[in-house]
Amino acid sequence: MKVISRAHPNIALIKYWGKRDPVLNLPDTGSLSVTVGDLFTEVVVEASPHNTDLLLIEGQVPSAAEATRMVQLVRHFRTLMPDAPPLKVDSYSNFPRAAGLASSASASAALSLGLDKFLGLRLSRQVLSTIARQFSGSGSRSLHGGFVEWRRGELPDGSDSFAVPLAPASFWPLTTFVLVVDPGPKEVGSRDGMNQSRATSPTYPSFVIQNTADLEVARQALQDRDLALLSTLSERSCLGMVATQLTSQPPLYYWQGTTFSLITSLRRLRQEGLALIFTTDAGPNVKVFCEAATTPILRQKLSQLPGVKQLLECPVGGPATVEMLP
Ligand code: 2P0
Repeated sequence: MKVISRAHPNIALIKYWGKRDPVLNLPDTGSLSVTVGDLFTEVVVEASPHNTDLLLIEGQVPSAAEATRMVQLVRHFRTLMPDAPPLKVDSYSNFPRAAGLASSASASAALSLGLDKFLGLRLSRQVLSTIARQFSGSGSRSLHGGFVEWRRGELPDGSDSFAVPLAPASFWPLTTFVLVVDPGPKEVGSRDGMNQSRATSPTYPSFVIQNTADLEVARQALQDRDLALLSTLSERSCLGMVATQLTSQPPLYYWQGTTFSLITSLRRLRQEGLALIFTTDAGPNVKVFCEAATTPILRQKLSQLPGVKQLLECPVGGPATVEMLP
């Protein structure tokens, strides 16, 4: 028997940046994301041929650092089912690392769903989202498809900090473009970066206040399919996060010169009447969203912008899936 699960990565319009509890991975603010279709992480869970767990990434034994979250997640499921047999887990992502899309989100969601199915636990997506959250905050959002909110929650045990679907992919068929500026690895990962921002940036408290208020408005803007308002809110959330990055001590320079010039071009296109949303994450790459009618013209404009090393184009993705094979 073998279980195959798949989850998409996601991109936040209202950002998660900073934890109120680093052990349980509880955020200071809620966040809102778009699921990125076509791209996915696939996880295969089966019985281990050995008497110990065998955890692989693309068929290879990963480095200890790469395997940490996977090991912790499998260990978590063992606490739920102590007599679980030794497991073989293999994880594969179909998207380039260069895209700057965290595969940790899609991997933790797919792995949570796959382990649940293999072990026959039948946990709800809500509970699986709290589990995935503990190993990658944004992973909580990748259990669902379409447009997703990860609720901040209030409880100290984190049981109310999970993601909920706000609208399915079919509700608003946006196109996501990923503009790859620099395919290299970042100097500081998002986990360390957000901890550093929270601990040292003087603008961090105002980011939390504004982001919390903007999430309320963004939820309604989504229901209204109000792209212009969502664009304003998304820009503010992104820039609020970047402000905390730049004012951290030491500063976190995730943006590069090309990032800034691309954003200048995008703002110009927007002023010329092209309705679009842009955002960045903990890196120099730029992500852009638009409606179907705008997609052909925007694709043409984006492909002409200097400094774009690769241009990915994806639809909004569906929820994580799982199947059991005999
Ligand atoms: C987000 N990011 O909302 C934000 C914006 C990056 C920038 O969630 O420490 O891998 O495992 O909870 O989820 C990426 O960070 O961090 C992220 P941990 P995660 O998408």
